[in-house]
Amino acid sequence: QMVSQGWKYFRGNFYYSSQVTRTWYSAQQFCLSRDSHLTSVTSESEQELLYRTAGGLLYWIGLSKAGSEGYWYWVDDLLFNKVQSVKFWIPGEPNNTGNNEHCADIKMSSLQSRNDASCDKEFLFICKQPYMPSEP
Ligand code: 2F8
Ligand code: CA
Repeated sequence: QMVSQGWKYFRGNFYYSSQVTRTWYSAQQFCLSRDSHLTSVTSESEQELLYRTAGGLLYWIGLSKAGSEGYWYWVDDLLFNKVQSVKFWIPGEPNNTGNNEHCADIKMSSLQSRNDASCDKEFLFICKQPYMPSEP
């Protein structure tokens, strides 16, 4: 059923790539309305799936900053591993241009694909929903 609505299955999760652009917050609201979140990216294989899906276009992911310290967190509540995540940023990112880049997108077709951008920008986006088999 999910698949017929455009969701793709990969290793325990369903992913949905939007065909319209939204701000980061509005994109997250859309994902919530579909029982999902903007996607987290916690492994190399997942990063590879997503940058291939993105195909060089800009897509919001579920990474944003919180608190006075501005630490990064995944909006689906998976643990953000700062050390493991270093290799997923574009070299030189995150650079917090204009002190106003508090959301993250996938920008490059490469393992090093991540950029921080203003949350008010309108980009395509990718939702992720964990697959939870229900009883027959
Ligand atoms: O050069 C990297 C730099 O490029 C843009 O700013 C000029 C990006 N802005 C947006 O994507 C909105 C910066 O985030 C990026 O660091
Ligand atoms: Ca940036």
